[in-house]
Amino acid sequence: MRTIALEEHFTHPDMAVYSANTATIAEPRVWEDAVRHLLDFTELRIPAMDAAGLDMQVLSLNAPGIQAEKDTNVAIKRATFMNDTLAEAIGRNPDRFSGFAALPTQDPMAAANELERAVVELGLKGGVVNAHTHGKYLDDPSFRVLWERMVDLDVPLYLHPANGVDLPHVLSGHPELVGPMWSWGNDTASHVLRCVFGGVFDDFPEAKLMVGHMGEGLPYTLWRLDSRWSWHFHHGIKLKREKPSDYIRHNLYITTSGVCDNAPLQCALSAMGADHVLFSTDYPFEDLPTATSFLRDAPVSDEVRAKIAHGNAERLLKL
Ligand code: GRE
Ligand code: ZN
Repeated sequence: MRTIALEEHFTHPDMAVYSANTATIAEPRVWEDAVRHLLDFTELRIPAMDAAGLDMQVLSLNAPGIQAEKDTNVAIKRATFMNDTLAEAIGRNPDRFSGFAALPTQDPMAAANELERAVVELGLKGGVVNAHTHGKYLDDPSFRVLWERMVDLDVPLYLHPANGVDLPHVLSGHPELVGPMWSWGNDTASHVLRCVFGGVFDDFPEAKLMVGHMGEGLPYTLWRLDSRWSWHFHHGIKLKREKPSDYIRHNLYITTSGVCDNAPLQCALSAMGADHVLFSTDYPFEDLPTATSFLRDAPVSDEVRAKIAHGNAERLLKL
């Protein structure tokens, strides 16, 4: 069974300046080992893919990526360089790698232009954004130019987690809750809901947003979102569609990255439909064979397994 994974990370020595915060999440030796795998495209990665039966990785620059750069001009130059570097790596192994473009969201028009260059000239398949950009989220009106370009190019945006702009008070004194174990998923799910209630998908009904980690909890919440939206005072917020879940089912695609557990998979399939669930591993942060055997052994029909493993990715990314 052809198997394609969509949240697969790499990095470059120039990006080390941004990773100080993320590095503190892990023990130094664990982090060093992750960086060794992130910097490599072939010696460690391809044998690991072969051993796990993974045909293709759709690569993206590791979090926090370009979003962490404070200087807009540096962000634009660096995103261009990273996308060129990624395209070269893909060009050396085009049947094993594909990629999402890093976007200099510090300047939304530059991000739209870089997405277009990366898709049209470099053959990348969409964009990746890591959480906020200095406190700005993708529902900010300034980002409509980026959504518009995505829809024109018919490519998805992968929203990957990173640390929030500040520490939510409820997490104060609990640094162990900050990071991929807990805070990142909450932050990303909230970011998706900002896009829903911020009218992004009313303005761009065909926009395609992707999140990992089995949907960052969202598939579990749909009924309650709808029920409470119909009860709440809406503070003047209006949606064109009746229910919040209409947007999540239509505009959101989720990947299995970093979650190898049948219960949330069944929930995701039931809530989102099999056309909206795609395979991922979250390399190098999760174990590749664990992820591929989870997919192979999941109690789903072979038709659904094929959609998750490759069919949905082939359709959405035109692979
Ligand atoms: C991830 O992408 O899930 C991730 C990182 C960095 C550290 C741990 C982790 O990007 O799980
Ligand atoms: Zn990841």
